[in-house]
Amino acid sequence: ARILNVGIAQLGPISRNESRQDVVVRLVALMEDAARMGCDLVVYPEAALTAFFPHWWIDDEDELDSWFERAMPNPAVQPLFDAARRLKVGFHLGYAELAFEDGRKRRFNTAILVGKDGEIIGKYRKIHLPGYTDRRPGDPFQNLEKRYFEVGNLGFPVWHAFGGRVGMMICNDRRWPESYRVMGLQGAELILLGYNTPVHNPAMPETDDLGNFHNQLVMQSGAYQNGTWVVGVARAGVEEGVDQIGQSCVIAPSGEVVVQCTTLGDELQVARCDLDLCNSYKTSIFNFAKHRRPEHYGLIVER
Ligand code: ING
Repeated sequence: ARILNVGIAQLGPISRNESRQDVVVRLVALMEDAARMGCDLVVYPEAALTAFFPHWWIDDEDELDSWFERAMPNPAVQPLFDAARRLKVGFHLGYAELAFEDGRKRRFNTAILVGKDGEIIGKYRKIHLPGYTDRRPGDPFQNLEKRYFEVGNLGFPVWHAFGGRVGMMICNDRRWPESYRVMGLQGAELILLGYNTPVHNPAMPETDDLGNFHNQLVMQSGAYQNGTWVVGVARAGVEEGVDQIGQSCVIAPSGEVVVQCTTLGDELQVARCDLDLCNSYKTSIFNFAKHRRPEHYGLIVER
């Protein structure tokens, strides 16, 4: 058995004027609880350092950039890295990344995996960006991720970490089977993701009552079909007028939900994840080498 004690650190709303420092105090408190409960790893949500600003129209570039991190770690977030090292607890953190690459300013919706020594193991940049680029004044809130972020350019990497094969995705990525399969093909045994999912989808209001169902449907499918653990952590509750689902959860390779949050605030739950439970799925029913027929899948990668 390769047991990993994984803490899901769901966050309640972060207000527009809550400082990074104030948010980091909340994150450290959750990490200290997790350490008391013997966690090896704590998973925070997507864009966990600020309110989810893609819900708002921002036309001033300096204001937009104020929601991004120019370096990671940086002074505001350093206390979280220090706590990780002190408590010997690794973590996953989602944040808005401002980078200068290829001679230009670039913005990504990013997540990092940090080890028990407080060092960054890997980084992922969100590939499936939902929403749109132009303002929709008639909608109760916006989803301007396609405007504020570039499509991630790091692929779907899987790292050897925490005694297993660990990958990351972000929010909307979890709705796309390809995200799980690309990592499954790399032997992923634990996939970490954060999400900001409004209850109301202005484009499809008829699905509003299905938000929690669809949330777990896609993660349970991805876990089972790739013989991997999947950890999904929400930023929940009514944040600046936008009601977001909670239901953070840990899903086993069987597809079963083993742990779930039940509030819409800051909430820690802990799951004992035996990474060896992946083995039987990966060597029998989902033995890719034996059963997959990629010669018939060409359409999947055509544009
Ligand atoms: N948010 C949402 C998500 O994919 C969404 C967008 C909501 C898509 C509801 C479809 C239905 O969970 C992010 N940040 O991707």
